[in-house]
Amino acid sequence: MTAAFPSVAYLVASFLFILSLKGLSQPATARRGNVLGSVGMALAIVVTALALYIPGSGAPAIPSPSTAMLLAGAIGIGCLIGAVLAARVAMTQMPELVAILHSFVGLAAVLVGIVSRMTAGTAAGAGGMVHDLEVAIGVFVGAVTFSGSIVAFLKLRGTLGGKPLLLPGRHLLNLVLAAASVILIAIQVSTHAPATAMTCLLGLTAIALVLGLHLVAAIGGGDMPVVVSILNSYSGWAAAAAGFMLSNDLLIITGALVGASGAILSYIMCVAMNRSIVGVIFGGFGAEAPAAGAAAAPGALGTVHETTVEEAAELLTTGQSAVVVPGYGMAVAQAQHAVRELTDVLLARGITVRYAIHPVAGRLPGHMNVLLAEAGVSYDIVKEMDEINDELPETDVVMVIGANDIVNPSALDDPGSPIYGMPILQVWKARRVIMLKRSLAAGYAGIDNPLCYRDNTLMLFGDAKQTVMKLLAVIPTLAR
Ligand code: TAP
Repeated sequence: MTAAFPSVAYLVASFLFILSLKGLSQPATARRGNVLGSVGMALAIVVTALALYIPGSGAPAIPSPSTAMLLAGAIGIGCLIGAVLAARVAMTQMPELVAILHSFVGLAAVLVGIVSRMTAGTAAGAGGMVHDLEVAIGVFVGAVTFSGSIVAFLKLRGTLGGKPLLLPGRHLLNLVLAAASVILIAIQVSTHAPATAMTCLLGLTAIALVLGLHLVAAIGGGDMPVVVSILNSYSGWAAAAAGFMLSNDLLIITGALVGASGAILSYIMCVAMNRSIVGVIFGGFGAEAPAAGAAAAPGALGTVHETTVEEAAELLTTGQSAVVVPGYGMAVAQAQHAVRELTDVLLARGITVRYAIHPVAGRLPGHMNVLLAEAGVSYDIVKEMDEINDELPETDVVMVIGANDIVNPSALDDPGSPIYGMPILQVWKARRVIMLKRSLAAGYAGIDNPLCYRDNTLMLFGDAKQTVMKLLAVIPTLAR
């Protein structure tokens, strides 16, 4: 093996990561993208470890056998924990898992930074200003990512409430913390005294931890998906900073890929939820405390029109077209296979069936696409919100399965609603809406849904899977 071997292997791994991202952008190619990313990561880990033994490859020193054992043990334990967690996690808990994994990346960047500073401080000749700046930035971004991700994890898990923590003078507090960070970075970079530099770095870490905690605590539960995506981006930049500290090109490239793709995803999600990305980054800038008593009094929104399985089956089979709108409740009920069977039955009867997917349906980006792909739904009939909204007025029946916020008309016509301005699926424009849910309970945003009271909406109460199974039992008894 020559000194050029790691560089070539890193280039291959980088290429695999880029192909992986491209694959992950479409449901049809997502599996392949996942495999390519995994192969790239395996290659990166193996080559980084082997590079330690190649003279001239840039590795600081050949590790002693005990260090090598320690490294192998840490990688082994890490792989085992990751595999067990990923295998056990329910789809609905995926955002929590992603949030906690981001916190690990942030923590790693902080630890690499502190160790890197310690090594530079004791070595003959300090690390240089550029290196010290890399360390400071890596530690700062890493610490914000670490504490912010922990708060996001606890909020998504429900351990912390979803309400934003809006402290008086919170923007001033953020400003003071940011200014103190800049001063500490400046001292850390310019001082020649290792002890002073280390004190500044530890102070910077503490301030950045408070900042991350405060920024995410100030963001409401409704914006948590965007926060997780932004933290994903931060974790990428933290990894890139660690790459600079360690002079590892692959870590720089991988970190930049994660950072940039996370930033793009955050922007797309902000547009989908009509949120200001600047507001989310700066800890709920412009957010107001939610008005008390948001829930309407019973009956204030109108009358609920309840339907039966038999009537719903009749409506579905007598129409020419049907659109299925899946939401979080379909995931909870694990109804996706039954729903796919139902659409197969309708398609076999010559009815045009499509699925309408809202960008933030469920609890994680692409949640519904993953479930539908798992159930074997053809990609051709799965449409994004923008594609299908114009077709809804021509649709005979829209069947809303366990969705709520993403079809809430308040987003369009109630300026006082917390979700006002969020683009939604305008299902009420169809001739009929059949809504499958267990009760009139609110969704994630915690607000009433006037759709349940519209004249053309029929409520079919019950667990989504049980209800679809009942529809499957009744439809074959109906004349074609
Ligand atoms: P939600 O608004 O959360 O509504 C889900 C509905 O499903 C609930 O009203 C619930 O009503 C019903 N449900 C629950 N279990 C059910 C079951 N077993 N059978 C039938 N219905 C059941 O979901 P949505 O419309 O998909 O909207 C997603 C929301 O989550 C948005 O507010 C979004 O901002 C937020 N969010 C999204 C993400 C991403 S990235 N997708 C991440 C975090 C948060 P009942 O209790 O009456 O049955």
